[in-house]
Amino acid sequence: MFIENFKVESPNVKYTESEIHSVYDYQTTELVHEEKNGTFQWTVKPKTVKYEFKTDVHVPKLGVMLVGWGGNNGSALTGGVIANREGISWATKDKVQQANYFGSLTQASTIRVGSFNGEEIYAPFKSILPMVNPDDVVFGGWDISNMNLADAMARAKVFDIDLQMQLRPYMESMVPLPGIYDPDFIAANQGSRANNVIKGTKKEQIDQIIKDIREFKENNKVDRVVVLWTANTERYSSVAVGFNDTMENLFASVDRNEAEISPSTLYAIACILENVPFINGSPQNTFVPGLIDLAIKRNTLIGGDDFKSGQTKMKSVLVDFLVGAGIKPTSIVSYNHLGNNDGMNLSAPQTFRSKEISKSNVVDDMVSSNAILYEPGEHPDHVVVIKYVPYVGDSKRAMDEYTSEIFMGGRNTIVLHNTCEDSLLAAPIILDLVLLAELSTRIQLKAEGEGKFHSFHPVATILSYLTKAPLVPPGTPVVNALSKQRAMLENILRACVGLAPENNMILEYK
Ligand code: NAI
Ligand code: DG6
Repeated sequence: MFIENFKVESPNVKYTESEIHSVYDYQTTELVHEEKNGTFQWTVKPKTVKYEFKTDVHVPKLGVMLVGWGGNNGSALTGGVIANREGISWATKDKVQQANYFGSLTQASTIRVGSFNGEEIYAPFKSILPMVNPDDVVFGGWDISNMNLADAMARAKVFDIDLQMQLRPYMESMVPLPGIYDPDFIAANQGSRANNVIKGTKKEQIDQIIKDIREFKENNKVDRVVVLWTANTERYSSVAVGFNDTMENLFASVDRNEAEISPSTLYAIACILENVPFINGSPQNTFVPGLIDLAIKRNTLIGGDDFKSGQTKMKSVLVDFLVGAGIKPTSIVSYNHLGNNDGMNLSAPQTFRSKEISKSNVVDDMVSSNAILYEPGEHPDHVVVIKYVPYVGDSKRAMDEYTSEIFMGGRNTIVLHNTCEDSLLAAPIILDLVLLAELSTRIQLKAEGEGKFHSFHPVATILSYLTKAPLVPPGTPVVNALSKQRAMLENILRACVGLAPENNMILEYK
């Protein structure tokens, strides 16, 4: 059964006009070990820590500025939100299609809230805490191409033509602001797009982005802005002591106009200086150590990296299932071809390398969770191939072969073939990233013994479900398994309204 919304009634939860306050028992464990005759004796002690959460219930008018606004993802997201807001439907060869938010965790998924008369009761994910309604988001942003969003949507060839014709009047007047362009960081084949660029030194470019954010905020009368990078994948930038390892060194490098600071890092610096959350949807190392240092010192949310949309999402489910079932994946070969501008940019070795890195590390946590299957340091062969095939456009093909060792030396091979419009997978993920980033800035918490409430760590691990290579604070374990990432997010939001984590025990029926 489905219910639209709910309210929690408990001595541990207080709803006021301005906030939801909850007291929450976090049940965890403490591990101790001692050495006896050369072997370690481990003891696991259950432990309960009392937390308090405070969520500001005032939902702001949100502005979202996309870097790469005129790209396939940017135009698909903008058009998709307008279509939902305006209630647009359009004719396809199969049927009349209504606008929807399928693929968005916040807008199109549900959570279990309990059972009633023997039936499971589900409510929308977005009903746990007050969230921005995507229909109310104001979009803007930058692109190194000056094409308006209606033409960009046509160039992308993602939406059906009937839908494009209906969206055109809304999108023609949307023109991206000039972007920071550095041909050294993306493929040379992108040069012909770059007719809309910010001139000047790196410092002047940062200042221009800050000015753009302020003007966007003012002109659109939005309370909060979130910036998200959905521009071309860049190559990795060098990380070096004295260059970008600390906030001070990064600033000094900007002042010296050092060539090796990437455009994505410059946008991120501008955002952090403005206390505007910045999310990286591409795989490059935008968040060099000096930038993370800056975000921590200014307590501004950063999150990334690289949207987890299709092949990797399957991988972070399938390998979790296999390893969790005691089956040993020994070879994972992932191939994909696509023909959109992202594919063209990734056909250069340096940009491909960024993507290869982010796609390759996604099974590490699952492998290292099972030392019964894997020797220390052992890892399945994992190969990632991406080819540019213009004819297929945005319709990406992903093919995967998983070979595993099973009982008594047996072999098990699973082959997957996935065809999907790449941008229609990515657009709802972008929406979730910005909505959840905004929500998480309204949550404060404190553990028992902590004097004051504080926000989450500025490196937003709460967004991990949506990214291939979750950015985590230094020293924090990386979790890639999809079900764990979703459980973490859902359970934190449940804690904010005093609900226990979803444990699926259903003891009342046992
Ligand atoms: P796209 O190539 O269609 O769009 C990128 C846009 O960024 C272009 O319009 C380009 O002119 C602009 N751009 C490039 N450098 C810029 C800069 N420095 N400042 C401002 N604008 C700039 O690519 P698409 O398909 O929209 O993907 C965007 C990014 O998202 C890519 O990096 C891709 O790897 C990443 N991504 C996409 C996924 C998907 O499923 N579509 C999944 C995971 C990541
Ligand atoms: C080629 O792989 C294009 C990429 O931008 C992907 O579409 C994107 O990284 C999505 O990756 P995945 O592995 O989540 O499908």
